[in-house]
Amino acid sequence: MCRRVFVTGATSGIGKEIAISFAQYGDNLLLCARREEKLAELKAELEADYDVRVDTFTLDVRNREEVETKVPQAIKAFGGVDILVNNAGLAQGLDDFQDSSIDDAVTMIDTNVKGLIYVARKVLPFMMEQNSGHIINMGSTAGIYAYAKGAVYCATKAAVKTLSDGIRIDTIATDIKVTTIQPGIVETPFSEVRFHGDAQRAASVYAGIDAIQPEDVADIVLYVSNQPKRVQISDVTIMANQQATGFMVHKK
Ligand code: NDP
Ligand code: 8X3
Repeated sequence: MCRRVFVTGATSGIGKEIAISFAQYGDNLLLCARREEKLAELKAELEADYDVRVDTFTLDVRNREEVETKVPQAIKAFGGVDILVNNAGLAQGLDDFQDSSIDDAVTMIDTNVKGLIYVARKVLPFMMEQNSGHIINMGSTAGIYAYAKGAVYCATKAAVKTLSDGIRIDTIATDIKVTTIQPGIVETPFSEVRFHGDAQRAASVYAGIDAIQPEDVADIVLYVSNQPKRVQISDVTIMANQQATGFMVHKK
């Protein structure tokens, strides 16, 4: 059966591969992010390759008013929602906490925590109304294991895990499922964003590691979404084979 899947942060990396995986599976997609031209490119690519409907809209998840206006409008125009993948997120900076930028901290908290809450809060009424749905939140191994110079990013991802658990508790009387996906090191533009565009420093993060690829995470998200009604996968943690904990990697 064709599902209605809403993915935030679909213009790059993991979110983009998740959109492609669901399209390959035959699901209709509602996609958002800030970059309009990237959304348009992805929509054209998916509609050319697969027989699915793809709706897109620009959204900055940090902007509460924008989320509260645009998300319900987009869902209504799309015809409802069965699955929300709350993927939009980022890291900014890699510095000892005492030297770290407060602006970077605010951006991470506004995006990864407040943005996720704004979106989930606007999607849930549709799921409550139909007594079904699946919220898949993108956490991280960073939310389980704090690592040096990443205190705020790690804290935001710990918050994602806690929010998922709390939403699962509060919606227990419904058939809604909630899952946290916790990937380790995935090779995407994530590090380039973290280092404010320093591509060389970003490449060094993945040097000597056979990092997880975004399509590996997308496969797992699809698997999680394809369980029978009675099965709810609460959490999935995915490490690179050369990774032991959050940032504890063995480089070759
Ligand atoms: P990318 O930088 O490749 O993708 C991030 C996506 O989030 C982009 O589509 C970006 O779109 C979107 N985004 C960022 N800020 C906003 C915003 N304010 N409003 C709306 N969309 C936004 O990184 P990844 O694919 O790696 O990251 C995706 C998620 O996975 C994040 O939550 C990240 O924390 C998490 N993660 C990443 C890991 C990794 O190692 N790469 C591991 C574990 C988790 P646009 O710029 O167009 O708005
Ligand atoms: C992103 C993975 O290890 O760079 O969440 O923090 S890591």
